[in-house]
Formats: sequence, structure tokens, C-alpha cells
Amino acid sequence: ASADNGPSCPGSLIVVSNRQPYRHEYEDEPDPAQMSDPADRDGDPPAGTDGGTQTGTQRSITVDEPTGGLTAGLDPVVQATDGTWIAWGDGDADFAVTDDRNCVAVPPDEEAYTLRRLDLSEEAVDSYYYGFSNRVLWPLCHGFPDLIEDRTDDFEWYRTVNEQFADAVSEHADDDSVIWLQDYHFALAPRMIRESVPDSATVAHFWHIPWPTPETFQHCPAGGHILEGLLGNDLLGFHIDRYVDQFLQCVNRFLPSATVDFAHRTVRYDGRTTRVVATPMGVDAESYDRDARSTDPDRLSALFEEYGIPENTKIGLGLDRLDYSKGIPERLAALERFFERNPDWRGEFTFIQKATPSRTEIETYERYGEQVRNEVQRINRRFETADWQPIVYTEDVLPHEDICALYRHADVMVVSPLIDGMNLVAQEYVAASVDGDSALLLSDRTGAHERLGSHALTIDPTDTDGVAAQLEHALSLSAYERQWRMNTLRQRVFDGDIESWMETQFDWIRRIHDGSRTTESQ
Ligand code: GDG
Repeated sequence: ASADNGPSCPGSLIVVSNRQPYRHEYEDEPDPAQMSDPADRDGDPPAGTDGGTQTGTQRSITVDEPTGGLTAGLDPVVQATDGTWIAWGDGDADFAVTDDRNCVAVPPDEEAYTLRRLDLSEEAVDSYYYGFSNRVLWPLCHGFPDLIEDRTDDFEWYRTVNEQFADAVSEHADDDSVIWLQDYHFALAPRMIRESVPDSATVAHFWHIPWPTPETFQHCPAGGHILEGLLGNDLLGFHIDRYVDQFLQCVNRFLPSATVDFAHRTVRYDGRTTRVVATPMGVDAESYDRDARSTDPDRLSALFEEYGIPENTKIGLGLDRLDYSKGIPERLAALERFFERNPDWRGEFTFIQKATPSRTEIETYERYGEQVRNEVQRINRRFETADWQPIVYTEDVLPHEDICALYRHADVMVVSPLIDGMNLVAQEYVAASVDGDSALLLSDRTGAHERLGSHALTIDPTDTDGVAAQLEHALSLSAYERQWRMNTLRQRVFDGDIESWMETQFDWIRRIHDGSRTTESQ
């Protein structure tokens, strides 16, 4: 099945993700649980309220369109295969429900596929999502073992929720199914699924965050279970080679009965083979390019007025979830150093930091947010003048058009994570830099650096002097060098966009899927 000649999946597709691709909101029944964590995984900020409004029942229902790159990219593929998408989300039994399992037909007007929503209890969400997923696996995989909070029962809830998802998958799967799980919320489910679906079905998984070294992974509570769970997959994907290698090293070290073939990147365990691949994820480059080109100058002026940015200053931009992996305080320190060293740029350069609060239920995140806000305030007090602030800080969730306008207008973008699985923002910025007249400072600790490093301006995010110097360099590059660098970056981002990423995934899945069917018929 193919979506408008786009990527095609070799079987009927069942996607499993934590977030749902469409969210139904009921006017008289707001859903705080789903709204509390705006720009979480896969970059899904709360969608605008401009989705379709349905009045299938007495109540008015707003349907949010898919927003993040992955959801927006996968949606047409699932539509084309008449597939199923299984995600966390409550739902209302009386709206467009196709059966008693909390399934709805989406998109609202076309009803092309089934969205199955798993309604998780508050306790389950607290333990599976805010607990084991985000207090253990997230810090572990990002190399912050000191931040792991191993709370009683979190792992048991993680297992229970993984079981719920696995049970849901097996209810929808047949012998031609391709089951594609997304991310670290589902490390145990692959094995459970593998044991309950037909042998000829294919189980694949993409892990969107880094995979740590064995030295870090040894701090993982229930680490053996996590590895065993993931080896239930036929295919396991990471963004870059380093994460693949580190995963294989962890299996080799912590699961002695597994046989790791480092050269072919396969693991033989419990009678089955898992192939591990590096497939770096891209963005919908065309849509960022198109929307940046149609930027409304009045809208941008209004935004600048709202933020008190004087006309004609050069603009720097940072855009991240408020997450300790993103290196925001380090970036602020480099900005302070930059203004210290370059008094001429005071009043001439404004840095816009757009930070989206995330996982605020977790104290570490709450504290991180406070630290960032305090630092911004301190630096602003130090350098501000009557009509200029060095850093304009906002936690507003901006519509896609505004993001594209800012990307296009910014002279320099600073992407400085301490570690990041990929980082889509860097690629979006490049895709939206349609004038080719800007520069990207990119941390060498991001997956994105593997594909863009040589033409971005590389930074070590912890080197305050180095980042300040690169910023100075970026602002003084010749027009020729800016154009040349940006045009090369644009080529890479367009060549490796979200569609080509999905094609690569499905090519791998096809090989495995066809292989298992051939073996079965022999
Ligand atoms: C994880 C991994 C990996 C942010 N604020 C707004 C907004 N955003 C969008 C950006 C971008 C997304 O959020 C953030 O994506 P990132 O990739 O930068 O970061 P994570 O959220 O940490 O994503 C990461 C990714 O998964 C995919 O595998 O690259 O390494 O950590 O798309 O544009 N969008 C809008 N308004 C906002 O205010 N519209």
C-alpha cells in the first residue's frame, strides 16, 4: 500500500506510540492529562484548535490534526494501508466509535484507519510515563545516571502498560501485519507482541533517543528485561551508528546467552534474530520551505513588537523543550560571554529563546525551568538598555507558521544540546532558511551533527568561550560563506527528509517481512 506514491508499507500497518495522532477534545470535558505536557516526544506541541469541529453528538468536538514530524508523516501511510494506530488517550464512547474497544475512525471526514485509544489510569500514567519512562529511561539513555529516580512500582506499571499495548496489538494483528512501535515507552512490548502474533507478522521498533554505553546502562534498573524485551523485535532502529554499536555492546555484556554479530549488526536470542540498524530521521523539509516562503511580514513585525525587539537588530534563535538534555543554561552562559566580549553587539543582536515547558510534574524539570528563567533574568539585567534586551525569552507555544517565520528571519540558530538523539529543530531551521543567508551553530553531541556537522558551525556546548567565539564568527561570516554553507546543508536536509527516512524503514521491514513469509512457505 502506498500513500500518493510516497513510502509504502509491505503489510497492513499497526503503529504503536505513546501520543495519539489525532486528539478529540470535548468542549464540556477538557482533558487536563493530555494537555499538561505540551511539546513532548516527537515534538508534538499541543495542536492548535484549528482542527475540524464535529458535532456528531450533542456536544461539540474539536479534532486536532497531527502536528509533529513523525505523526504528520506517518498518518498518510497508515491511511493508505487501512491500518491501525494504537496510542494512549481516553475517549468518549459515544463519538464515532467503531467498536467497544475505544476505537475511532480517523481522519474525521475520511475514516481511513482505526485509532485505538488506551485509556490509562492516573496511577498508570504517573508510574509508566512520568515514572519509568521519564525518570529512569530518559535520564539513563541521555547519560545522566545520577538523575535516575527508581521509584517503587514504576517498573511494574511500565510492564503492565506495555502488556496492555501488546494485548491491544494482538487483537488487531493478522499474519500479514507490520507492527511498528515508537520509542522508549515500549521496551518490553516487542517480546510480548512477538509471542502473541503470528510468526509471519513483522515486529519493528524505532528508538528516538540515544542508546547509552554499557558503563551507563549498568545503572538501569531491570536492564536485562529491557534488553530482552527489545530483542523481541525483528528490526530495531536508532538514529546513528554510535547508538547501534552501544546497544550491541550492552547486549553482549549484559545478556550472555545472546549471540551478537557486530559485523552484520544482528543479535540471535531465544531462537530469533533481531537486526539493528541506523536510520537517521529527517523532517518534512518541503513543508518548512513552503511555509517559510509564505511568511507574512506583518505577522513577524507584530511578533517582534510583542516581544519588544527593536527593528534591525540581528537575530539569534534557540528553540527547545525545557529539558536538561538541551543545554540551555550552557547556551545562556555563552551568550553572556559573547556580550561581555563584544560590547559593540549590545543593542545590535537579540537572542530569542523559545522554551516549551515539558514534564513539569517531575521536579528535575521544574527546577531546570527555574534555573533557565533566573539566568535569563540575570543576564538581561546585566546588559539591557532602555529599549533593548539581549535575550527575549518565551514559553509560548507558537503556531507552525510563526516557527517558520522565526526560522527564516533568524540570522543564526544555536542548537546546543548536551546530548540529543537526533534534533529536528536544526534540520527544520535549515529547511526554512530559504534565503540561504544564515548560519547554524550545532552541538557535536547531537545525532543531527553526524549528517550536518561538516557544514554547520560545530560547537562543544560545554565550552563557553568556544561557543561565544563561534557565535561571533557566525555573525561575521562573509555572505558567500554563509550561502555556501547553508546551501550545502539544505541539500542534505532535503535529501534525507522524513519521507526518505520512512522509505528506508519500510525497505528494511520489507526485507524482513518477505524473508519470514518465504521461510514460512518452505
Ligand atoms: C525527540 C528526541 C529526536 C517546539 N516548540 C514548538 C514546536 N516545537 C517542535 C519543533 C520540533 C519539535 O518540537 C522538537 O523536536 P526535537 O527533535 O528538537 O526534540 P525532542 O522533542 O526532544 O524529540 C530528538 C526526536 O524525538 C525525533 O526522533 O530528534 O532527539 O529527543 O519539531 O519544531 N512546534 C510548534 N510550536 C512550538 O512552540 N509548532
